[in-house]
Amino acid sequence: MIDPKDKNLPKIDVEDSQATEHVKVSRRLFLGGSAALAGIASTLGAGMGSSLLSSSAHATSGADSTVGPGELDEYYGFWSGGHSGEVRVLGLPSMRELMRIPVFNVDSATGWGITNESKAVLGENAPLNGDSHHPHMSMTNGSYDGKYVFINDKANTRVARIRCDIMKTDKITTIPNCQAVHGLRVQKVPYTKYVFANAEFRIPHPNNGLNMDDVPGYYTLFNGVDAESMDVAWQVIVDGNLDNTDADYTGKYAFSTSYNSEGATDLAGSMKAERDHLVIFNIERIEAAVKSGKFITLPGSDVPVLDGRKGSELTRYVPVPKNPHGINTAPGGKYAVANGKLSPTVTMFQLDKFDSLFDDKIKPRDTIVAEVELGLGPLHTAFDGKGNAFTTLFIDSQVCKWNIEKAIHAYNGESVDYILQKLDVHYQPGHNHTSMGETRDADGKYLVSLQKFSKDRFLQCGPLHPENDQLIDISGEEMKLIHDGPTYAEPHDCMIVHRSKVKTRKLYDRKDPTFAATITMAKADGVDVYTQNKVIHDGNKVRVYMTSVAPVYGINEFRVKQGDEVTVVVTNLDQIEDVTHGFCMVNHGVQMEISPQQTASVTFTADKPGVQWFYCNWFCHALHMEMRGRMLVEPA
Ligand code: CUK
Ligand code: CUA
Ligand code: CA
Repeated sequence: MIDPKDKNLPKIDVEDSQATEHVKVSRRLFLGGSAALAGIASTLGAGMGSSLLSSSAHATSGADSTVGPGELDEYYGFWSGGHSGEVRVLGLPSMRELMRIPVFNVDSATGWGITNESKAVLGENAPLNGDSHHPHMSMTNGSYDGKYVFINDKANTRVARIRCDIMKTDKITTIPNCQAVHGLRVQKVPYTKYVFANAEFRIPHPNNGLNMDDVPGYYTLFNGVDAESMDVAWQVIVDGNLDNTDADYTGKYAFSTSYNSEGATDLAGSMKAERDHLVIFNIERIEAAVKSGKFITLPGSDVPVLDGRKGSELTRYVPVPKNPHGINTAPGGKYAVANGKLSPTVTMFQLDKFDSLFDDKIKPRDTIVAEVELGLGPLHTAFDGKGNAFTTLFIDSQVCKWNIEKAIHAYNGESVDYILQKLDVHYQPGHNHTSMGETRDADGKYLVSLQKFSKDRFLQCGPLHPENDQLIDISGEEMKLIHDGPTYAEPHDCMIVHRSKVKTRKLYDRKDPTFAATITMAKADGVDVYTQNKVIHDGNKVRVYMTSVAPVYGINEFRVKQGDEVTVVVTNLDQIEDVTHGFCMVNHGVQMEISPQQTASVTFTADKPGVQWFYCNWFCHALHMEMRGRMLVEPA
């Protein structure tokens, strides 16, 4: 454990002139609790101060992140947008931001959250915020298949799916009976049948306000979401809470860390136990239990709920040191690593021992082949596919490169140095990820380390700082920092996919399901959106069907009555890649994207009498400014 008197530990920077009183107070609050925690607590605070002090230039000789103008990146990176609610697509190694995919947020540029098609995905009365942490691509046989990217929403307990062919969100599922979906990973083998999603917070059941003080009776759920239908296939009740999750390379097991085995409702309480646990889920047994009807349902949903608390045949609980955070399976499929957070260690599991564990032939801790010390605040681990692991050390502000087999030898008492290198990162890393590193095809070329603080690395932009995503070349013996990339709130996680795995469309397919309902509506109105421009008056509802071909809309003006509910449907007939049009009705809070061959629609009330101009807001032509028209609103 951490010895607070260790002279090598950085000093607490109490007089940090940059820290406001509020920061100091809240930091202490965070660190408070029991005296036993003081050591960890003070080093957490100190780490932050000392990193600031020790910031220095780092040599970046050799490797290069430059991708010349007009040249394409080798990898797609999918970044979570944290509490911005979106997902971002970056190119690597340039770290250029290529695209933003709105998911759990409202996006003015594309009209996500404004158009009828996006509202159909989000649901009526959808929350307008989100907190996305873990983007992970669907897999077949343990490697990315380029089909979907799934992402959690901790803020509103949802899981979303992004279609990689158009890079748009096409399904969002709200997980019933629980609060705050955090950890999310996919089944890797034989294919992504399930998306595994951890509900983090324990709640009373039923959560109706009548049993709020029965804290021991609270529980939370591990969820299997069907990747195709996006229905929740089953839920498993667990002891403790759930943090992060991952899956193995046989398809048999998924496993989740718990930092609150104590079942506490406050910070000090959740740090009491020296060990929390990893809970292992037996997918075959879960499926069999569902099939044989051995489940209950909870009020408000008909999802099968299974009891996976201690003693269940569906789960096993392995004690691991204090408040573990990340859990990461190594590409070979042999090991998984739980990261200690409040313990300076990582715990390594040998996955082929899980069968014996479930058959009660060995004890839970017998699945552990090493528990080795790396440094302060290990949060997440990535792999190069060559037997090495890279663990972020939050408090030390470092990435630690270590060798898996050597760590096992050291754990068995041999005197070998399993730590190969520690590289300073700036500052306080959370997740990290290697190129193709969560698949069988880990290629050991790049590591991205996602820092929570950028402090002095960029020009100041007011009190709010960007995060700092650093690109590290791991192809040689030594890790080399090659790029600093500021990002907006807040990449918790990312994944790096070789570009050969992703095939995107240049134009929309006219049969795309994302706007099929709109085409059906047009047909019911007797309108062929590809050849006709038409205004349908249906009581106080007006449907305006128009085409767009740069630089004109098929309709230059239309007439409605004040108070009418107007639906504008625009179909972009342009066949030229990249010629996206927009539709914005001035002073009505309405705008949207219509990409080539796409149909999009938006509904609003024409509540203002007189001339109301609409215009195209995606630059599409030399005469883009002229692409406009009038809605003529007769006063009521
Ligand atoms: S979490 Cu944020 S640093 Cu939500 Cu995977 Cu670890
Ligand atoms: Cu069409 Cu700008
Ligand atoms: Ca704990």
